[in-house]
Amino acid sequence: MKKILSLLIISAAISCSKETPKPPQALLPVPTEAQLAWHEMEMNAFVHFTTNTFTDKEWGFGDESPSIFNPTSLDANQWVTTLKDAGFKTVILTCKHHDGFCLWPSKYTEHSVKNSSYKGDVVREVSEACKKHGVAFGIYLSPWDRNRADYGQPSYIDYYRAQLKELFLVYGPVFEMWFDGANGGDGYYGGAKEKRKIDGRTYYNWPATLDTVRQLAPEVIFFSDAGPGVRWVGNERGVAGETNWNSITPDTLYAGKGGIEFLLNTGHENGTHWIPAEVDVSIRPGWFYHSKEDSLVKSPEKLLEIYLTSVGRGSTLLLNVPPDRRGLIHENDVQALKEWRALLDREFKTNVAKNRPVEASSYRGDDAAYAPGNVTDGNKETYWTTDDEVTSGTLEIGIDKSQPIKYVMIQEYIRLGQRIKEFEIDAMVDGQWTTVARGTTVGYKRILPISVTTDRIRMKVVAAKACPLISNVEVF
Ligand code: FUL
Repeated sequence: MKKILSLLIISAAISCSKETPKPPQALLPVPTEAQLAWHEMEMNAFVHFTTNTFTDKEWGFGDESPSIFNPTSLDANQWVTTLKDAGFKTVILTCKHHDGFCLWPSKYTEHSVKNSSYKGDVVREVSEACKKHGVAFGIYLSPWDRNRADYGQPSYIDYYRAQLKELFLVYGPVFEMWFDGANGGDGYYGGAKEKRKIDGRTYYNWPATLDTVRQLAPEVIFFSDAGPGVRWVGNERGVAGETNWNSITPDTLYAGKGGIEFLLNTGHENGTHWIPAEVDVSIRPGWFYHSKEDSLVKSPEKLLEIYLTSVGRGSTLLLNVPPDRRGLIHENDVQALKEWRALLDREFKTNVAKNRPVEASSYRGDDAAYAPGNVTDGNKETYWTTDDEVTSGTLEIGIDKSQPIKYVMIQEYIRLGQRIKEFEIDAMVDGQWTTVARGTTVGYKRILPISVTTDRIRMKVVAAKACPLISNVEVF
């Protein structure tokens, strides 16, 4: 009896002493907290509005009289509630587009709403509507200014920075700051009406300009062709690369540099910095409202396709919805957004993998902390992972009963870096595993459209840069 007791004590001591293995080391680069928050937003809205709305142009020359800016029934609450109901988490407003007209009564120029027929302050109205409805606010301030006489000279940079400060101080907090890469060319330039070419790499002295903003808003996410917060995706069609690394080496990039679209689209597996791609695209052919495009608003089905090639490829969607001359989001756009929201809700209604048991080829230290069930527990902070030296493996999820499946959604635990390079989705069909989808990167979120009837799904990590970490798998 004594012997049995001491054996029991020894075995209890051994099992108690089995420590949970340490989490894998971060695989650099990794996102900042602000970048993680940006990933989690998934869908942000862009709002293009200026004198172009009243001249039917896409790029104002800079000689437009402020008096033509005259929205008759502007309602920023209508914009923000329409966008929020569709699922957008941020509204980024073109406070000044290339034509130089300012949507707020800037104390540094007369070319603004203060000399328009509309005497209000659009930036104030939008930023306050955002606060009221719990939507984050973002600023677009075009570096290129076709109105300013001194564009191209050092004094313009002082003006540009002063306006940035003005906007951040008066209308903050600002979640994202959007620096457009379009630069230089012809313009009004205070009456000179000529072509001006600037060196996009040196003229704006970006490091100092960013520092000006950082002093006021340390957490702000900077968008530009090359980041440093988030990068351009390389096209305006709504399509992120099927291979989409969140990392890129920014040294060789700068806003406005051409010929790098493919690199921006796919990122780089061994990039030195975490600079994920943002997918900007308009709900209409143009970025600004034109009545002739009322019948060309993207359909809910087209918007679903864009959702799948942006959010579904690990990026954030930035969808532009331009207000019309009344200062309202047009009925056709409102309708398309509503139907798209309903379609998304239908497509992703029931996650049949939720809380379902999962089996894995192996898991880290055979420890419950890293068990395969973490991918279906609905908790984004728990994940399945393997021992350090294991860079492939499978996860098998049994679903309730055989049924038609349209999507598999996978999320990597990106807090510790992006790792997966190649994967497969298999389904059990007639007692055999059949590959129904193949992919390369996963990242924050990957959605694979598939078409199969099954009661068992398997995700196979074929190759990864280091032991894979998967926080979530959903099946619809
Ligand atoms: C481009 C601009 O030239 C377009 O007018 C628009 O603002 C788009 C989002 O970025 O570079």
